[in-house]
Order: sequence, then C-alpha cells, then structure tokens
Amino acid sequence: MIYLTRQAVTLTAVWLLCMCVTGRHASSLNNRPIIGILAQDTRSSYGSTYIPVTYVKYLQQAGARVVPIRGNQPEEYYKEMVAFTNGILLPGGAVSFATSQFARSAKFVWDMALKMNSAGDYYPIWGTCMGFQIMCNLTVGVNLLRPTDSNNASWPIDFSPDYSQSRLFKNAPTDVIEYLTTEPVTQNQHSYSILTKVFESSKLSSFFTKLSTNKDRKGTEFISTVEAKKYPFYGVQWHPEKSSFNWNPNYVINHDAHAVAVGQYMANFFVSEARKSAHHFPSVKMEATNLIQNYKKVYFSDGTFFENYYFD
Ligand SMILES: *[C@@H]1O[C@H](CO)[C@@H](O)[C@H](O)[C@H]1NC(C)=O
Ligand SMILES: CC(=O)N[C@H]1CO[C@H](CO)[C@@H](O)[C@@H]1O
Repeated sequence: MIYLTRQAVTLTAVWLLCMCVTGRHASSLNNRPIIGILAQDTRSSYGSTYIPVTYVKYLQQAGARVVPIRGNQPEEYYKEMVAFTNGILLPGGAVSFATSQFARSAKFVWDMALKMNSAGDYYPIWGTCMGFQIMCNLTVGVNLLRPTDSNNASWPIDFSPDYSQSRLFKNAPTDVIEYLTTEPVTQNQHSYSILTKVFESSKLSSFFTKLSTNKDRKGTEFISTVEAKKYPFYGVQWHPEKSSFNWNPNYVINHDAHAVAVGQYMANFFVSEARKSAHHFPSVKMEATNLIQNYKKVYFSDGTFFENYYFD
C-alpha cells in the first residue's frame, strides 16, 4: 500500500502541469546530438569515398557532433550507425544513384529511418542538393530528375502556400523569411531538378509537402524545399552550408550576413530535430573513436579552396 502525503500529491500535480505546459521534449531533449553524414564515392588518390568539410562545419556550428557513415560496409554497420546517432545528413555531390556506394548506404539508412520513425522512434534526415534528389529517388524507386539550367546561381526562393504551417519554417524569424523571399541567399549548383509538374504527378506529392519552388534560367519551375508529411525528413535543392563554409571563388556564392543567417537558421533547425532523438553510442569510448575528428582532412589550395575528409 502506498501512502501519499498531501504535499507529495500537490508536487506531483505541479510536476505534471509543468510537463504539459513545456511540451513533451522539454525535459528529455538530447543536448549531445551526433549526426551521421554519408560519404560518397570519388576517384581520388586520397581515398575511395569522401565527405566535404563544409557539411561537417555546418552541423557543428549548430551544436552537433558528426560521425562519418562510410561506404563499402556490411548492412550491420549501417544498422549500428543509425542506432547510435540522432539523425543523418545526405550531402550534395555527384554520384550514380544506381551503382554508387553512396546510393547503397543511403538506401540502408533510409529504410531503417522509415521503420524507426513509424515505430515512434524519432530520427530525422536532411538532404541537400544530391542528398535531396536521392531522397526523391528512394521515395518513388525511380529517377525522376530532369535537366535544368540551374547551375552556379544564387536566388531567393518562391515559398509555396503551405510553408507558413510547415515544421521547417513556422517558427523562423521574420527576417530569415524576408531574406529567403527577396534576396539571392540560396545557392544552386545542380544541372538536374525535380520539376514541379513531375512532383505533383508522382508519389512525391503524397510523401512530401512542397515548401518552395524556383525557376531556372529558362523559366522551368523546380522544387527547391520540401519536408515529409509524416516523417522528420527535410530536403533542399540549394546549399545552406555554402554561405558560411564554401569559398570557391569560381561560383556565385552569397557570403553576406543575410545569406549566412539563412544557413545558420537551417542548421539550427535540423540540429534541434536531432535533439529529439535519444540514440547514443554504447560507450563514450566507442563514440570517441567514431567521430569525424579521427579522420584526416585534405585542403586544396589550387584555387578551389576545397577541403574534404577521405576514407579508404
Ligand atoms: C559562375 O557564374 C559567374 C557569374 O556569372 C561567372 O563569372 C563564373 O565564371 C561562373 N562559374 C563557372 C564555373 O562557370
Ligand atoms: C537509391 C535508389 O533508389 N536508386 C535508384 C534510383 O533510380 C534508378 C532508376 O532510375 C534506380 O536504378 C536506382 O536503383
């Protein structure tokens, strides 16, 4: 038999009330989030797969740590990496969706994330540029990309009507929305896109909510920002990491304070999603040996200013 004093009952009631008012995550946020970034194939003397440093810094600036998700590994490895991390970032780049290690790894983590989220285990995914494109490929099982004239350009985005109710933008500061709407703060570095008409007439429109579109130089409209309807999955065709971290002078990249603020907002949003995941490595030691800090980065002072982590 349990006896509760009047004081204990009151304290319990106050505690329950606080929990309701502050929301379900208030007391259970994971403030040590670790996000996995998928390595992609390359033909380089430094390694067979790589991760651009820009994506690592992008997440770190918002309070996350990063582990590389390597290619060429058994399925069990991907299961563990998903079980031990709090989200996945699928970066931009250029590899085959049919034959690359990147596509193979992406399929593993995507299928696991779908399953986990469906079972109530919150696990966010972010896709940038090619990362967004492969999310579309994984959703429909075929490649829906069409050529567009959209490489090397910085543009504002055209918000779709649903954007203001979206998870991604509903709490965005009004100045960030203003920059996105009126200034060239989103860098496009792609020659293929998901056209709006293809999106609308495919399964993509039932899986994702369209949050913004853009027009290429010839006036062809493509999808530039999405979020999944039932999953914490987000995709951008543009590059929020470049304003702060990519200094390649050969491309039009906006480094002004507004473009930087937009990039920081997007990073903060995704890392706040990762804080809702309680996954963790089995031990601090295992966490430490998996972090990206264990790998060497190579800096190219050849005029591109590229900096990459390489893996065998
Ligand atoms: C990107 O666009 C700028 C401005 O139009 C141009 O000067 C530059 O040469 C372009 N870069 C490439 C690699 O085509
Ligand atoms: C990862 C993935 O889904 N890849 C598929 C993309 O679409 C092509 C067909 O267009 C498939 O061959 C890939 O397997």
